[in-house]
Amino acid sequence: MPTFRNPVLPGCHPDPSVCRVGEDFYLVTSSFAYHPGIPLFHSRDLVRWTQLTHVLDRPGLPLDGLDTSDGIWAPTIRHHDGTFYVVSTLARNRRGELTFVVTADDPAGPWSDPVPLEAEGIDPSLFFDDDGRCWLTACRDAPEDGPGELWMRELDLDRLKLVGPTHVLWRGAVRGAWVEAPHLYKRDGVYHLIAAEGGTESNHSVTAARAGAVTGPYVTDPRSPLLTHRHRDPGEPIQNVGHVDLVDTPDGETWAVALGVRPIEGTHTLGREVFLVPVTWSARGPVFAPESGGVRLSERLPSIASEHPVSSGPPVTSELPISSGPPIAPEPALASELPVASGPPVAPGPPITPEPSNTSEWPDDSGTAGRTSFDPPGLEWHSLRGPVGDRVRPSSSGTGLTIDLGPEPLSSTGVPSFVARRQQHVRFHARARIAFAATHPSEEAGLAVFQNQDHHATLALTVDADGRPQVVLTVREAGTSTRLASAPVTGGEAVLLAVEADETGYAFRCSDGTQWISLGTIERSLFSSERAGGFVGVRLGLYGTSNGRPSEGRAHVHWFDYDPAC
Ligand code: 6LW
Repeated sequence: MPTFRNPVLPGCHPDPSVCRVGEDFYLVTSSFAYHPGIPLFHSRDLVRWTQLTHVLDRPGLPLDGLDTSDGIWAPTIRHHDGTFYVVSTLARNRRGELTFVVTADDPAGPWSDPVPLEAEGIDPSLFFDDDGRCWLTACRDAPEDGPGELWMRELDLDRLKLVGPTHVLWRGAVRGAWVEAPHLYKRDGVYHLIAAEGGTESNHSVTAARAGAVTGPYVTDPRSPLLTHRHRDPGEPIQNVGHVDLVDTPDGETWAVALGVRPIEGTHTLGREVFLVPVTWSARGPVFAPESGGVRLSERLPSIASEHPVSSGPPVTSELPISSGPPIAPEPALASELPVASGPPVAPGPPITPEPSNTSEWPDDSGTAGRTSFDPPGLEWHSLRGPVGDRVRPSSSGTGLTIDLGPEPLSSTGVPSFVARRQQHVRFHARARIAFAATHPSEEAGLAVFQNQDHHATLALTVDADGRPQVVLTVREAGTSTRLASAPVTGGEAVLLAVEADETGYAFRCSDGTQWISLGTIERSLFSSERAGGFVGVRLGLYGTSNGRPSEGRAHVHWFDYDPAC
């Protein structure tokens, strides 16, 4: 029997929302402080997704100064009467600041500028009733119960304005338990309000209420939670499941997209990913993952699986592995491991002597597996808090990328000269060939493993206080940067920078053509959401900074590649 593998969208793609037009499915996810915002994907089978565009493809909403996990939260996509609508919220300090709607005739764009809506809170959604009226639902704090309260107002589609009274719909199956992410569906004359509850971590769950009229009164579905993994062993591979959106296939089946995480020994680094869940309907409402029980009887709570059999569901022809791209040849193991210490801010000090690894082979520079072409930059690349503009651009030589050093370091909340893509696999190799001649120790350019402004690691080309070229490995944890190791390299030459990750850590090394040098391994959990806080997963990026000093510095990235190593 054909199967598909969950997650269907690996890496940081939280808060998925999906709609269907004919045979085409469209999905959007949160983008937080990254630009462009709100990636939009297309699929014909709900399993294989291809990114079409970004809904927020140009500057408009102010992201400058934001923590990496603030910004654009929980978009909902809907299609009605020939128009696509996306509603979402700009969040600051973990609170909704501005809810907005954007529209397009074609999901590939162009999308309109954001139109602000007078909507309090976060997680807006749209529901089109049979009479063509459009209702916006969202969540906000409840006056006495704290978080949260689901509310609704009519959206005038001609003026894109909220009109009429606010209807308070529901305060969740458990009051004060962060009811959020409401989506409304009508089935056999009944309005089903499906929400998330328990917070987006280990207590996350799907709960529901229903009503006979769109504005209520809504009554808690006593089966709540309808889907959760909070009862599962914390060692199981999929956790924190919730925040669903439902869609019907042309054949009348229902599927849900949900967010979930894949922790290892209690921490996850990839962020919240998109899982596909089969849904059936009973007289009482939706039943999630019916093959695993589908009833709320202690241990028989439904759960979702990493590998689903597909009966007559999405037309999947064969098992789809999580990884893409050809396998790459095994490489020599790293020679040394350096513990991560929290310590004083970075100061030029005596370098830790790196250990050469046991090969003198010049690393393969000719293959193309996973290699990124930067012309034009692929849709998987993004920057922080706005466009980097000309500071990071395809090189005029026609290959590679030129990075003009910016004053902002990665620890800032500005727009550093930094472009990044998601880490989508626990095990991967990423390599870049970079030429950069620093003229001052404050100038650096290289590879970054980036969780947020206070938790990241850099492997960078720079110079020491005497102007000698070197590669330096630096880790930043809880806002304190520590230089872990350095290795001298030949001046003026391109250098290979590499990071390799597995279930335990991220190992960093470099080569200037003579041999690989290991600079150290950083424990994986340092980059986890559990240690770093917030809502995002790890990015792998290329950057250049002068750390606040005026600089004409410029780095050239010949190529970058990312290969799943599973
Ligand atoms: C999202 C909300 C949430 O808007 O996290 O904890 C927010 N729950 O549903 C960001 O992903």
